[in-house]
Amino acid sequence: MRLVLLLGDQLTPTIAALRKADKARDIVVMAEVTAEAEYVPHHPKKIALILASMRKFAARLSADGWQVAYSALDDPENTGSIPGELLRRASETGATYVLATRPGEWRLIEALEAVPLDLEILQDDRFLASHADFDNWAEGRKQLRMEYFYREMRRRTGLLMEDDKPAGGKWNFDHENRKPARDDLFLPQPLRFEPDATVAEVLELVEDRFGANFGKLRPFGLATDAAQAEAVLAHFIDTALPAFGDYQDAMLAGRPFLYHSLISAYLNIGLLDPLDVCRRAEAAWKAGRAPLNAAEGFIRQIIGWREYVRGIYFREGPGYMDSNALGHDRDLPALYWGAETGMACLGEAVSQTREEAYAHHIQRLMVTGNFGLLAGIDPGQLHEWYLAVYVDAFEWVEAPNTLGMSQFADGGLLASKPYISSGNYIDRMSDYCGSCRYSVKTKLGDGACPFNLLYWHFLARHRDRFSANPRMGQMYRVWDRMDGQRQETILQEAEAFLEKMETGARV
Ligand code: FAD
Ligand code: DLZ
Ligand code: SF4
Repeated sequence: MRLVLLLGDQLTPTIAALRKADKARDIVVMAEVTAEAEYVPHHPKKIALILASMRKFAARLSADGWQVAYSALDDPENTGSIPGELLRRASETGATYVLATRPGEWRLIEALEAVPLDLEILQDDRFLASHADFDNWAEGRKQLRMEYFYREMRRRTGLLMEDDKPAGGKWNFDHENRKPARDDLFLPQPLRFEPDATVAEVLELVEDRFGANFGKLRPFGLATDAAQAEAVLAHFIDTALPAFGDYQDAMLAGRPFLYHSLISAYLNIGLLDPLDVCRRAEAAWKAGRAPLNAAEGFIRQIIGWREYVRGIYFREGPGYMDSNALGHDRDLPALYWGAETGMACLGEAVSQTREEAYAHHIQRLMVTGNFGLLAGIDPGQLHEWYLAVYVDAFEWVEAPNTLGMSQFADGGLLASKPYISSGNYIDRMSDYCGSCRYSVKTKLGDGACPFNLLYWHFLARHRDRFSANPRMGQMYRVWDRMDGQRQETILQEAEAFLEKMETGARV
């Protein structure tokens, strides 16, 4: 008899450890533990999603004839950690051998490897590219650009391919995908689920134990099993995929979901399969139910970005989480935890994060991420924030996005230039600026948009590193043409803003 470990983001019936296990003699171990619930202060919706999905998955395994040793969080015997629960089940059953699928975080991989049992860790093959595939692709390349990796994945899967050519004659239709959205009554509404008995019980538990964490637990309408996640996917393909491409980068106040799929958490915990999701989007295009720019943009996020960031995380190793190439060390300001701010864009992104444990990619990258980078916030603190507040956050996907793409903390491994912008970009892509205390058109002086000031502050303080970057030369030329007095005033005002923010005053 062996123990078969299943973690809270391994809720897939065909996961490697279950495929190798023997229903007749092995025991599946699933454990709700405080160590996983507390390593960052997760949003209560995220904890509830994981615990409820674990409980339903365990029930499904039992109904399928598996023996499941399930530890509830409030079980008095619960040792509080995954290694502890494995040891407890080993001593209860006499088993000494554990089958596991490789966890998605170095922290937990290291903890498992230290468990004094015979441990067999299998590769997690719920991805299109194995670690070896990614390393083979990366080997010998000077730069690891996602676009080239993505083309390999298109060829390998045959998605949107016509013979060996990309459908529509181009790999990427992003230049068609940068339209600002208009608010209207016909925006798709996300599919929500009324809590069933399992979810209701978990909500009580989470409220009781984690109710003080940042984030609103109720109303809770997330999918917590594969059938519900499948319904979310079908709803997205029917109602939002056709406009996904056009409005992928758009932001509207009070409209957090726009035309996004809201499936990242379900992919990440194993309720949906990435290739299947992409085939469904491809089929919608083939049936004339979605344009190519939408299907291509969506598929690229999944077989391109999602696989690529995972490759980077495992290739770079645990040291990646300490990256801080730009030497940023300012503490994360209280506004990220909901302190009042006059900046409408940040206020909106943070308040919807508190409500929904969700923000779409451009909000994460160009609002909260952009501000963090311009203001020189410690990337490690931002990393913990993103890992805590989003329902889809697991380190393998969150860390390369935060430290690499958004904060340039890895020195440019993932992004060829920092994703920075002044207020102009936010104004173009959103309707936030109209209701802001600051003025996006004002570049300095009273009421100037802080993004406008901090943008130049960032470029000036990192001149040595970036002025020779061909994609940033134009920005430095604009700065250099500015008169010295104006430059001085901008830098002083940016400093004053940062100092005020550091005192904890409302900015
Ligand atoms: P859609 O916009 O509908 O996109 C479809 C799918 O593509 C997503 O469900 C997701 O699986 C995938 N995808 C899109 N962009 C990325 C990307 N950059 N990296 C990996 N997969 C991508 N995504 C996470 O899943 N977990 C995270 O913890 C996470 N942290 C992020 C932190 C920062 C700073 C940034 C800039 C991005 C982060 N992302 C993360 C990527 C992206 O923002 C989310 O995947 C997306 O917003 C999820 O919403 P959705 O399902 O509606 O996605
Ligand atoms: C995120 C999370 C939480 C909140 N709780 C649990 C848990 O109680 N038990 C469990 O097995 N997994 C949980 N998880 C998911 C793990 O943290 C996740 O498996 C690792 O971070 C690796 O990706
Ligand atoms: Fe954000 Fe500046 Fe626009 Fe205000 S004016 S919403 S701070 S970009």
